[in-house]
Amino acid sequence: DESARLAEFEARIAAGETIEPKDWMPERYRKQLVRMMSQHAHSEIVGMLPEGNWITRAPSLRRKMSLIAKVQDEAGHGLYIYCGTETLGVDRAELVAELLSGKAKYSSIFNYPTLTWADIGVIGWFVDGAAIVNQTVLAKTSYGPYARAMIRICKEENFHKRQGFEIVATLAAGTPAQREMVQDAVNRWWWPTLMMFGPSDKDSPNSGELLRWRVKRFTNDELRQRFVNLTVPQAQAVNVSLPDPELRYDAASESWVFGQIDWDEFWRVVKGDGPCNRERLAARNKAHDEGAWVRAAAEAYAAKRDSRRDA
Ligand code: FAQ
Repeated sequence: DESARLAEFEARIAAGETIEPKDWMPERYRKQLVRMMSQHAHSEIVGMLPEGNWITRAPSLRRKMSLIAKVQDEAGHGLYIYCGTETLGVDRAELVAELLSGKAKYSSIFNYPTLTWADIGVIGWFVDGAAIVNQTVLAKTSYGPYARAMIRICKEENFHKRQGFEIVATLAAGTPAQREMVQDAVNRWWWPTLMMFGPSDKDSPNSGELLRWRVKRFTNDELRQRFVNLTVPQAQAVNVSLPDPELRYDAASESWVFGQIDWDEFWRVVKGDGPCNRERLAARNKAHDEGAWVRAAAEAYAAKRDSRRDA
C-alpha cells in the first residue's frame, strides 16, 4: 500500500540511492521535480537572451567565438534538462507553452539588461559562478536523470565562469574607462545574483520537502553564503569593490557577512515586473512563432516516413 511504498522510497533516499524514471515515487516528488527542472530548463533558454544581445558587438573575434560557444552551450543545457523532465512523464511542448504564456517561472536574474560589454564578463563570473555553486550540489540530487545532467552541465559552466572572469580581469587592468565600466557592471549585477539563490530559508515554502527527499542538499541561504565566501576574494584579486557597505569578514563563522537583500525587488521580478520580463517573453514568443515552419516540416517529414514504412 501507499504508506509502505513511501517508507521504502524514503529509506532508499536515506541510504543515498538515486531514484530512476521507472521507480515508484510519490506524486509530490514527481511534481516538485517537474517544477524545479522545468524552471531550470526555461532559465537556460531565456538566459541565452541577455548575452546573445552582445554577440554582434563582441570586441574581438576571439571574444565573439567564446561568447557564441557559451550561448550555444546554454541552449544545449536547456534541451538536456527538458529531456530530463520528460522522463517524469510530462510533454515538453506543454512546458514550453507555460513559459511562452508567462505562467512558468524562470530565474529572476535573466530579467536584467546587459548594458555594456563588461556585463558579459560579470555574468560569466557572477551568474555562472552562482549556477556552479547551486548545480554542483544538484549533481548529487536524488533523481538520477537530473543529477547526471548536472554533472555534464557543471563542466561547461566552469568554462563559462572562466571566460567571464577573464573578461573582468582584463577590463579591471585596463584604462580608467574600462575599470569604470566593469565596476558599474559589478554594482548592477551583485544584488540580483544573490537573489538567484531564492528567498531566505524562512520564506522558502519548497525547501522542507526538497531537503527531506534530498532533491536539495543545502538551503538557499547556505548556498548564497557559500557563493559570497567564494566571490569576495575573487573581487579583491581583481581590485573591484562589491556594492555592499555592510560586507565584513566574521572570523568566528569564517564567513563574509553581507547586508540586506531587497526582497521586494526580488518578488517584483519573480512576479513578472522586472526591467526586462516583457522583453524576454516577447523574444521567446517571436522565436517560437518564427520556428513554426520548422516544426511543421519536421512533422510532415515524420508522417511521410511513417506512411512509407506502413506501405
Ligand atoms: N527566480 O520555495 P523556494 C542558469 C521561486 S542558473 C525566480 O525557495 P525552491 C545557468 C520558486 O520557484 C539559474 N523564481 O523554491 C545560466 C518558488 O516558486 P514556485 C537556474 C524563483 O525551488 C547561467 C518560490 O520562488 N537554476 O540558468 C527564484 O525550493 C548564465 C519560492 O522559492 C536553477 O533553476 C529565482 N531566483 O528553490 C544560464 C537551479 N528563486 O515554483 C545562462 C534549480 C525562487 O513554488 C547564463 N533550482 N523562486 O511557484 C533550484 O535550485 C531551486 O528551485 C531554487 C529555488 C534555489 C532556484
